[in-house]
Amino acid sequence: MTKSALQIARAAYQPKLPKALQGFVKVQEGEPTQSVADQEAIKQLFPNTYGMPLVKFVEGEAKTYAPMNVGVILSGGQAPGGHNVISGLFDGIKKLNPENKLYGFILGPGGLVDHKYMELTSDIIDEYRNTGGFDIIGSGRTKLEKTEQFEKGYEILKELGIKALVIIGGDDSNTNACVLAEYYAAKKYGIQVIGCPKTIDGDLKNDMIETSFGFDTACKTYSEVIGNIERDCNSARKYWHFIKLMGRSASHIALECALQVQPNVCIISEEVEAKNMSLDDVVTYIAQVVADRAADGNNFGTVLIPEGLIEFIPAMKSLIAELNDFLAQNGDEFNSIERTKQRDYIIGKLSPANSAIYASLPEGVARQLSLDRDPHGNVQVSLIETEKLLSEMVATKLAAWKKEGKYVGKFAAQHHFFGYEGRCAAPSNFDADYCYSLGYTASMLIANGKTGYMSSVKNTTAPAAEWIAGGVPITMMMNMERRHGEMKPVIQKALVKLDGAPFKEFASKRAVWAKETAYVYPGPIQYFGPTEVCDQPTKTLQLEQAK
Ligand code: FBP
Repeated sequence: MTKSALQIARAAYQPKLPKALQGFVKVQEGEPTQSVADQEAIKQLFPNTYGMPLVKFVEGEAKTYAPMNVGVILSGGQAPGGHNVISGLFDGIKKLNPENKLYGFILGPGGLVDHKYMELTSDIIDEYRNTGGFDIIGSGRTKLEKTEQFEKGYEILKELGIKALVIIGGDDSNTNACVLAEYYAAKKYGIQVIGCPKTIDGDLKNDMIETSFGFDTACKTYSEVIGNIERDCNSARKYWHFIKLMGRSASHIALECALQVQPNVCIISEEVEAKNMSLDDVVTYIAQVVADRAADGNNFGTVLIPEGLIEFIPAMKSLIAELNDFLAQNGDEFNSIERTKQRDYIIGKLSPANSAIYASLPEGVARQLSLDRDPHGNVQVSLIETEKLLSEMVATKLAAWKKEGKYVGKFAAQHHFFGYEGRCAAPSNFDADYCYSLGYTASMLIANGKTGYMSSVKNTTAPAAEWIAGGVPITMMMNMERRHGEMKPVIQKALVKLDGAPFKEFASKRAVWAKETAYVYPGPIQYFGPTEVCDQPTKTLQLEQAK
């Protein structure tokens, strides 16, 4: 495999570990824990893994450990640093006993069920240290939730003599890891299950888990490119750039990027929902910023839009729900209608409020809402080009204002979507160290007989040596939520808190950023050089921890 010069130099980087993990380790247990909500229901569902204590690792004495085999799975969307979680886990179990073996299940949880695996030897691990991507074993989105899957998994784990399984995933995958841990504990199969917090979306975090890995690198990668666009925009002074940013649901990525690049506009979905804003309210807000800048002679700007926006606009949510039901019942009739008449057909069938919203949507978006369904019959909102939808609607509004004499200026838009560009970037120093520490911590949780825990590394705005490694019982992060019509135990998804420090900081500055051209150009992630350039945590973490 041909490697880039950076890849070769970066392979030699030794990720930093918290001081307590650098030598021999012992475990310190805290008080029993409770779930964040619905304690009785969660306790009943997880009788074997509920109420376990928080644990922390501190320096300890030398100890010998019997040999063991460990399995690892990468689950869901890629996030920078996954390879370092695996290399930290590998180094951790080898330190416990050099005879220990690590097996990787191929292409996600499906590999466990289908018995597709490979042994991860030191030659393989060394090829992937400090690299982006999940290609060492691949990832997948198969949900581990059925008893048959758990039993199929048990067959191969038993055959390979695997004592513990590490699942690297987001909130859903870790929820499933917890269900699996409970199942194996109830069956007394002697297999531990440990989770690791992954997702660029940044929505797997709480009082115990400060951040999910990959968020740091992904946001820095997007911010670099947005900064470049801002500079281009401020050079030509003729375009408004509408930039959609990944993050299926929560707006953490958009907010972090806004804090890094100071755009003219950034929409935060959680605020739109809380203020019960309509699509027209969002459009009016953006158009007003465009008009105000035009009044100053500035016919250019940047707008950040979170990927999940549409689902947070209460009126759109209601329209989509009615469309789902309507098309599920009348799909055949709808499909038999001539394409050019389908829009009017739907307008005539929906309730008056939803019909009016549907009629106000640009043709392309209206089509997408009525056509593209996923296998469950839902609109695939992520396919909706929100950046184009908003810019088209802003253009229409500005044209109307122009006629009324309320706006004088030129409006030309460019569109971008940044998502996949950031998910496999080479991990920043933060993610390289954080991930390696999470993987190493997982090995210590296994060595100490823990199951149903998530690997945790705290105090992450301090230098890595001062980080605190430990484990959080996954049940502690759970509550009951309605999913597919049933109440299920799930890890609470962390949305942007409107009373949190990152949003408050953004809200206090956005009026100035809207009017002035206050762009910041972060430049590319630096791996070597001065610490203030290479080792900054995200603005979100710094503000949350007030540093
Ligand atoms: P995870 O929650 O699995 O980490 O994935 C996050 C994400 O990158 C979202 O930001 C995005 O909406 C989605 O995955 C895209 O999924 P896919 O990779 O299947 O296209």
